[in-house]
Amino acid sequence: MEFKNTLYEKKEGIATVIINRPKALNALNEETLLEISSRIADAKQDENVKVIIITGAGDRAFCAGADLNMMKGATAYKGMRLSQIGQKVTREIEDIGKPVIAVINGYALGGGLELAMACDLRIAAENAQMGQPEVNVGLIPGWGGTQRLPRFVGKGKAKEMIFTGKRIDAKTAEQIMLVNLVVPLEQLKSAAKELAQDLMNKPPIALQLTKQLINNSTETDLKIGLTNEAEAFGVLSSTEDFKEGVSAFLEKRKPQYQGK
Ligand code: DAK
Repeated sequence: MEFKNTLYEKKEGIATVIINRPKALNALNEETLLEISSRIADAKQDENVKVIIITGAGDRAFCAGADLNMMKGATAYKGMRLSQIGQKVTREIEDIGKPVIAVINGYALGGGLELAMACDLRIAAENAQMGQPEVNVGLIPGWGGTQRLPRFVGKGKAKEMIFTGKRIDAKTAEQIMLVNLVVPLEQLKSAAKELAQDLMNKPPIALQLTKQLINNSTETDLKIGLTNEAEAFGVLSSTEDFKEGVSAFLEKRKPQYQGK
């Protein structure tokens, strides 16, 4: 595959996917979505990759949504296909089994916010603005926004954001728990690195199972969810990492987890 619209870097266990169309505020066309999908697939299979970061090139946008130039020649079939490709990528991020951090360096609008919501954690720069502006062009969010946004902020706030298409700033996004952390733009990269490094030192299987359990918690009833939790707890009790964690605690040293 030829990569024209994304950059990809793997360093010290952290894979960083950068949407690289800054002149279009990193808007997503079909090719870019397929490139992200391919980067995610690589990060999934690479045992050295422990944490994934997704961000946008430049300092104006994480991603301004679907590329509106694709509207030329739009048909019902093309619209459905575009929606399905975006939904596939967001599901791949949720299913990767490793923590994924969205580093929101500016606008996260439409499909950009939907991409960020599929990630596990979101760090935003103070200049970031988020929203689902699809209504302004006669559409609805098509990459999971009508489903994931209410799960973050509740039905009322989600309807307000999607009905009005208005943008919210980073501080408001933090208050409604849409983002985990807001930092000045110049500190964004270092804050993201610090968080990624913190996660790198955690036991990978515990993180993987936590991600799976929490993602599934909104799909299952409490009884089944608790059964799944107990089973995962049992699996973790038999890992080398659990032994290492307890030994390190008793020996008053830092644990070295192997993901075994
Ligand atoms: N797509 C393509 N180009 C975009 C873009 C986008 N979503 N957002 C920004 N750009 C481009 C602008 O056209 C402009 O390009 P040049 O004129 O310089 O060549 C450049 O990025 C800088 O943007 P602005 O000049 O507008 O910058 P401002 O600071 O004034 O405004 C903004 C920034 C983010 C507030 C504004 O650009 C904006 O409102 N952007 C659109 C946000 C949006 O509505 N996102 C998409 C939601 S709709 C389908 C195809 C597509 C879709 C559905 C179906 N089919 C194939 C059927 C689309 C669905 C959506 O996601």
